[in-house]
Formats: sequence, structure tokens, C-alpha cells
Amino acid sequence: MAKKERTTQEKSRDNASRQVIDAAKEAGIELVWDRYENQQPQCKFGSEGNCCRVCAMGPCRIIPGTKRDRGICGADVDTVVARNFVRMIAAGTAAHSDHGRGVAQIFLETARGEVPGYEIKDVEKLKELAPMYDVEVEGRETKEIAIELGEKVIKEFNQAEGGLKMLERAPEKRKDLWKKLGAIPRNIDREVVEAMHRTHIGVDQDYENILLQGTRTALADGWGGSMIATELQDILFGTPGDPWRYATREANRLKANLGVLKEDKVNIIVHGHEPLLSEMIAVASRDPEMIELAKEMGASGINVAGMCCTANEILMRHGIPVAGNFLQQELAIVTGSVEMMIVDVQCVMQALSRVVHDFHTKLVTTSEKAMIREATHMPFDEEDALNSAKNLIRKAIENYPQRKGVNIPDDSEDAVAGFSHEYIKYMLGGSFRSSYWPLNSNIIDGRIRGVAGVVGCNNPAVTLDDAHVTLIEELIANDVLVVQTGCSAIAAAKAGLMEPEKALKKAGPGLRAVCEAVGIPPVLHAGACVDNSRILIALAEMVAVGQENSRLSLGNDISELPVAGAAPEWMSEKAIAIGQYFVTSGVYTVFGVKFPTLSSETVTDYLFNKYEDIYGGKWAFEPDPKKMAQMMIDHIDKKRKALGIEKSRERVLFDMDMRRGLEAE
Ligand code: BF8
Repeated sequence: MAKKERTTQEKSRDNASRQVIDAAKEAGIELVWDRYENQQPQCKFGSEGNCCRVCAMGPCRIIPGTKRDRGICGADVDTVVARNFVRMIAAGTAAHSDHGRGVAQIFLETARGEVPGYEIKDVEKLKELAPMYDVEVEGRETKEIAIELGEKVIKEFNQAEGGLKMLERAPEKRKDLWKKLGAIPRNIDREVVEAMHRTHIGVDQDYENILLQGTRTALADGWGGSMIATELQDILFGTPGDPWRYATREANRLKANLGVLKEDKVNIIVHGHEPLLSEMIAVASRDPEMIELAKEMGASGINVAGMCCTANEILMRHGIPVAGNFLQQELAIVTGSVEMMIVDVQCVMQALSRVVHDFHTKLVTTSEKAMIREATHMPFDEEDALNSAKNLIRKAIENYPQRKGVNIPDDSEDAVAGFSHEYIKYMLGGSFRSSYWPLNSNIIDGRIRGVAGVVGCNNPAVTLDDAHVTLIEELIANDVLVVQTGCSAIAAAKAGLMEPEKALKKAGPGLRAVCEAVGIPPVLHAGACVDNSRILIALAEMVAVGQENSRLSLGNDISELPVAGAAPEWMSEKAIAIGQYFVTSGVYTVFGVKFPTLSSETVTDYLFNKYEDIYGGKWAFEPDPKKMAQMMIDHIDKKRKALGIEKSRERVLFDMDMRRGLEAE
């Protein structure tokens, strides 16, 4: 029997979305929440990982303790669950790393001067990264350095031998552990291919061995493909937030939520993941010729806004506003104010092509890898990027007079964003002694209790943004500094948690004092999902600081740091890849919503308990964000105790009354 339809309040925490959800209902427009309800009840076997459909003897549902406790081939529940889990890791790694490969290709073409419009913006970062790949810097032209670096990076995707250079950034102790376990990835593509091979019918049948391949694959994502994407994007487009390099401080102030759409402007939404196109759209939208054209059509200008991780990429570097996160993509169109939605790859719902039927919005796909049958496909020509971008903008402008009626919610919140690991260092230590030492020092003296990475998607199974915001509020109230990426970061920005003044009222006294002194919010936006690699680098640097100065030591490995991770509203396979590389890098990581191994007690126990002995980090599952916060705080306190820096603290319960009190201030 279908579940009872949820109220608008149960669907979304944020008011802007609620307003548009109601408008859609009145107009009879189907949204993601309706489709979620239509799919109830969902298959428990699929949810908990014991449905095997890797061959045509099946599908088999493996039910331990019954006569169906084996698949037709004889695979038991542990094998099937581990295979499904590792296939998710492989898909997630492929998505991030194929993005990384695309960036590396453009990087190389830019260095060779083959793609007019792109340039190397952060030469300093190029020179820092080059030696990691044994590229000589002294006395060489930028172009020469970049060409050699680009060629070497591209080789890492499928080289025969050599390992991943970025992985060298991990603490020595961690690398020794990976080596001992045989977990070091050989190259990026090979680990994905081998994960698919091993999980094929009749291959790897030892869940521990299957999961070890999952670790190799995930590490090839976090310390490989994703890190390559982040670092080369910074060199190409500028390192976010670093005023000494490219971006300005002003660029880091922005607004977030559907209220950023403008009634009197041509609204263009860039949605997906790759900044290669959206960077050009941002540049082209400021072209006087384009603005003039918009005026001729009766608009007062052009407004580019981002959606999902593309939003995170361009807000980090240009301060471009964010229209919303994953579950808001349809809502943006329902406002009736979007002339064009330009999509590239990942997290683009096919439903968009149905929603646009009722509106004037043009849905444009731009990647050969991701087409939608009913959308207009306008391939993005990287060799003529600026003109490609202008063509798209021109079409959007021409669409402005076709608007039928506009209903844009008022809501949008101010946010400060753009915290690359370089910028966090700069903010903490200043330009001459930029370092993580003040962070370590504040953790040691207890003003900052620990650091939490809160990341990941939205999922219609839970109230939009509620778990993200509740979790983050609990963490900062307990003096835990929060670092964010992905749609979770957008949730926090929409809730005002990245606006220093507002957010600091919700922070515990120690965290508040540090953030006020430094001038940062207690919740730091570090970018898109590939930028979780920034968090890995920051963790490695926190370890390194202590190794240079023992008084600042927080241990010799990531697993000794008082840190934790969470993805409270996850939905994508990429999130599982991210979780696995954090856990196997030593971080305790809690997921909400559901967990895809629960049907195997053995595999779940291995990931949730035994992993701690193996990797020092482990997985956990908890859908209630308050309990999740407590689990993370307990873990942080456990690590503080092990380091001998525990301080007795009373946990602050951030209840509704306190929250209301703050809102009334
Ligand atoms: O890239 S856009 S829904 S998958 S969090 Fe999740 Fe959001 Fe997708 Fe990560 Ni980013």
C-alpha cells in the first residue's frame, strides 16, 4: 500500500522550496517527492544490498536463515552485499575520475595554447604542484612546466606502473599501512576495471578481499581522480578564496536559495559538475554585448546562478549565486523565471525534461556523455569556449520574452564561501606564516573540540536539508568546526550557517571566539564533491604540523586526529566512494538515510567495527541527525582522550527553544 502523502513541511525544511512545492501541486506538476511516494514501498533487498542481478540466472534475493540463503551460483549474502557495495564505489570513482580526466585534458590543451579562452591563472600553485610529479620548475616558462605536468597527470589514469603521486601527500604512517594491506592503487582506471571484474559472476568470493579492492578503488578516487580535478581546476581557474593569488575576498560573498533568481533579468542556471563550461558562461555573461542584447529584449541584465556541484565550483571562484541543491532543480524551473538550464554531467534528473514542458525554460545538454532525449543538445566546443558560451547565452536571452508568469520566492541567505585548504591556512596563519598550526593549537587547548566534514547530497526520503542543518547546528554548538562540500554545503548556506554573524550565534563559546578572532564562519565551504580531496589534504597537513613541532602534535596519522565525517542525506554512488576513501584514510564516517550493506551482518560488522582495527577509521549508520552528532562528538572526544588533550565539557543540546531564541535576537 502506498504511504500517505507527506506535508510540504515534511518534504522541505526551507521556505523557498515549500512555496514552490505548493505552487507545483496547485498546477498539477509532478516533482521528485511525488515520484518518491509513487515508488513506495521500495524493495528492501535493493536497499540493503542482498539483491544480486549480475547475471541472467538471477536476479537472486539472498535471505540468510532460509532456503534462499544462496544465489543460484551459490553466492552467499556476504559476497553479494560486498560485490554490490564495491560496484557502487567503482561507479562513484568513475564519475569523479572521468571528471578529473576531462579537466586534465583541458589543462594540457590550455598549456599547449590549443583552447583559446582558458589560461593558467594560478602560476604559484602550478609551481607548487609540479615538483610532486618530478617536473622541474627552476628557470622554465609556465607553459613548459604546465605541458610536462599535464602529460604526467594524464598518464596516471592508465599507466602500467608508478602509483599515484598525489597519494604521497598522505602521512607516512598511513602510506605504510596501505602498503602493508596491499591497498595502494596502481592507477585510476585499472582499479575501477578490476573492481568490475572481481564483482562479475564467479570471480572474487571472499567479502574481505572484495572490499579491499573497494579500498584501492576509493583511494584512487580521493587521492587520485578527485584530487587531480581539484588541483588542476585551481590552477586553471584560480584557487578559491586566496586573495594573494587570483580570487578576491569579495568574490567569496554570495547568496543562496531560489530567491537569487531575478524577475527582471535573464536567468541562466548552470547545473551539473564540471566548471569547464560554467566558468565560460560566467565570463561571457559579463560581456557588454550580451548585456546590451538582454536589454534590447526588455530585461535589465543577465543573472547566472548555479545548481548542485557546478554551483559550488563557480561560487567558490566567482561568488556567483546558488539557486539550490539537488532536490531544488525542478523547483527552479517551476518558478517560471529560468530562461535556460544548461546541464553537463551527474545529478541531472531526467524529470527536468518533463517539467520544462509547462514552462518556457530551454533545457540544454552540453556533454556528449550525458544527453537527454527531449532536451536541446548544444555540444560545448572547448576549442572555441567563449563563443560556445556566448551562443548559449544568446539563445537564453532570446527566450526571455516567452515567459508565462513568474513566482520567485523571496528567500535567499548571505554566505561566505571559498575555503580551499590554502585559504584556510592563510586565514588561520596570515600571509607570511600561513599554516595549520593555529588550528592544531586551538584544538589542543580545547577551544575547538575537533573538526567535522559534513558532505553529500539530498534525498527525498528525508526532509530536504533538515538532517544537514540539524547536524551542523549540533556540531558547532559543541565547538566542532565544520568543513563542507557538495549539496550539504548549499543546505548550510541556505540556512544562514555560512554567514559569520548569524552562524556564530549558534556556535559554542570556544569555536565562536576563534572564528571571531580570525573572521571566518564556523561552517567552511570547501567546494564541490571532488573537493573533498581538499579535506584530505587539510587532514594530512594537520598531521604534518605536529610532526614539525611536537607541541602541536595531534598524532602521527589521520586516524589519531579528533575529526569525523558525515553524509546525512546521501543518495549517490559517489557518496559511497567518498565515504570509503575517508574511512580507509582513517576517518570515522557516519551516513544517514539508509545503508546498503545492512542485510549482511558479517559485512556490516566488518565495515562498522573491524575496520577500526584495520584502518583506524570505520563506517557508521544513523538516520537521526541529533544522534549522529552525538556519535561524532563521542568519537572526537575519544580521540582527544587518546591524545591526552581531553577537557571535561558538558554537551550543549541545541534544542528548539534555543534556536527560536537565537532567531528572535
Ligand atoms: O557531486 S551534486 S547530489 S552527488 S552532493 Fe550529491 Fe549534490 Fe550530486 Fe556529489 Ni555534488
